[in-house]
Amino acid sequence: MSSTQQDVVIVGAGFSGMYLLHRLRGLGFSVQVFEAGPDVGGTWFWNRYPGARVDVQSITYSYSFDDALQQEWEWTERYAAQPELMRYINHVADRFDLRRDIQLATRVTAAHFDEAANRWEIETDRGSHVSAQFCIMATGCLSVSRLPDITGLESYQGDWHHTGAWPHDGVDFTGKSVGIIGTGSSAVQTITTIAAQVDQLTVFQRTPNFSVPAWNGHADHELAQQVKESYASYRQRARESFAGDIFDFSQTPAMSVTADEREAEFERRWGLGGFAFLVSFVDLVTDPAANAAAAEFVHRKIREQVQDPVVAELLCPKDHPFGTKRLCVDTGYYQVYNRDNVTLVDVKSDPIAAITPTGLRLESGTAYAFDSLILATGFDAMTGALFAIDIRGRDDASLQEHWSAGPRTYLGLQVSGFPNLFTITGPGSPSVLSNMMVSIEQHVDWVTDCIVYVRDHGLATIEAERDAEDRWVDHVNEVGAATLLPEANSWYMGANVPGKPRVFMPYVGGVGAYRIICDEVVAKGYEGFALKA
Ligand code: FAD
Ligand code: N01
Repeated sequence: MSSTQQDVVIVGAGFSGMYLLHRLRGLGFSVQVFEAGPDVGGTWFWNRYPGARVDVQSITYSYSFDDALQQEWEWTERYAAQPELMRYINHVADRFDLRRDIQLATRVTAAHFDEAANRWEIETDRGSHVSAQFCIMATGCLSVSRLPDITGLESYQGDWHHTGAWPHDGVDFTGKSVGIIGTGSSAVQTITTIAAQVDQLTVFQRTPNFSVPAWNGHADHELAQQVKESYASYRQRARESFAGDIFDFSQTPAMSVTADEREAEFERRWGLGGFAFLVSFVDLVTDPAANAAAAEFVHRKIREQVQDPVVAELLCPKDHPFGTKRLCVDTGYYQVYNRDNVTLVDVKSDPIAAITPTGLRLESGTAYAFDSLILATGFDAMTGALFAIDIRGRDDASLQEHWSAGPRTYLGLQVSGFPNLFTITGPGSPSVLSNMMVSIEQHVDWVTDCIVYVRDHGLATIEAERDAEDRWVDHVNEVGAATLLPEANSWYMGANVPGKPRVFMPYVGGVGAYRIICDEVVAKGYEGFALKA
């Protein structure tokens, strides 16, 4: 067992862990990063399924911390696909010489706070032990894949893959019959991409999701050049915005305009592509009438695109308000169902009873056979990766116990009873409701500035105070409850994992407003945090 001392241990080498390493090392700290995967990249390393790409335009979904990097890098598509994202990630890792402090293929299994020494004792599955003053969980919100709770997977004799742990050499589906379970963002991208390649594709849908067109295409180099000329102010606008992206966020209530005006605006936004549609009006996720108008517009779009009216109806989401689950952003998804080789099966009315050696069987007894099975069944989001580590703070109390009724944080950055431990884009921060690059950079900058403050003031620990945490949790709940978001059985609510507490986990107060709160806390001498020498 190797044993070392570091200033900081970072768990995870996705976008968060990589930027943390770069910043902390530049500030003179000794840093050790552990990454469970055999390479850097996080989400984009693991999610190599066909069609995986971003739903936020790449000129925005990219690092802003280094001007030369953002000036020199050229994106080839509006929405970069996974291989291009991995080229970018590898370029960043090499450009900033990150790899020398990242131990790959090493999973952190435990992090215990030693109260006598004020240090975190970290252990890995490779037998290493590190003692560090600070421990930062950059473990990702969507990094723990979930297999469906369906019996019989082990009996299946074809090949099966989860989208979140896709084989690195790819999978050739040419001429094969394929079944896919799930119709979330991962499934939407996979289905659209493989439909033309496979012999037969059967989609098992339990709940349809709202999807808007991306209108992806080659990058507009003229636009990219314009953005680069004013990248600093462009990035600043994203940081100050609601969702970390450059949209024209309407301030108009949907019902304050005529039906024709509303229709025209929806149509215009639909034409812009992506999340611009979600902010067509200021109140789409707060006013039920506004929400119903948006849902009705999307339903109509689905019916226009899908020839079979029965299939079209099945694809229209009706069990949750529009925008209360992560919107899917697609490139020709609905038209796929006009293909003769694609079949949609409703497994809400007739649930999957079991996976069988040749395919699967529904409760009615109807059986389906296929050569390959794709599980696009999502993630144990936001808390899954943290709970996979035995994290213990003061009095040997575990994070699992502290969060048994749902995650509790102060600002999504720290947890009371866990000094010098930080979470990047943790529950209680805007995180998954935003362009995550903006949220990641904001958290990394805040945390690293905080660690510098602790060092420069000769302090031993910084720790969220219990009452500050309580107040923040109340605020997160209050802001969430003012929207329609908690009405959906979404992974934001923990609803996709049986037994997980139903709590709206991210903070929906907006990226810009949240940043101001975080900065004010610092300006007031880390208000709500206990600083100890
Ligand atoms: P991750 O990229 O998840 O990295 C965390 C890393 O920590 C992983 O590599 C994991 O292996 C490692 N790790 C976890 N636990 C341990 C442990 N115990 N020990 C060691 N290592 C560990 N967001 C957007 O804003 N826009 C998008 O378009 C977008 N598209 C997405 C598409 C997909 C398919 C998915 C799944 C997510 C998408 N996201 C998107 C969210 C995405 O997760 C973030 O944008 C971002 O990549 C997260 O970076 P991260 O470094 O915080 O976490
Ligand atoms: O996962 P999901 P995902 N029987 O949880 C179904 C990001 N992302 O990987 O809704 C039948 O959304 C489940 O059905 P239901 C993005 O933030 C972004 O697709 O529970 N079905 C659902 O349809 C996204 O939100 C992109 O009824 C079962 C699906 O599996 C997040 O990652 C691309 C089932 C899971 O959908 C997660 O997306 C990809 C069962 N037993 C991901 N169990 C971009 O476009 C589960 N399902 C950028």
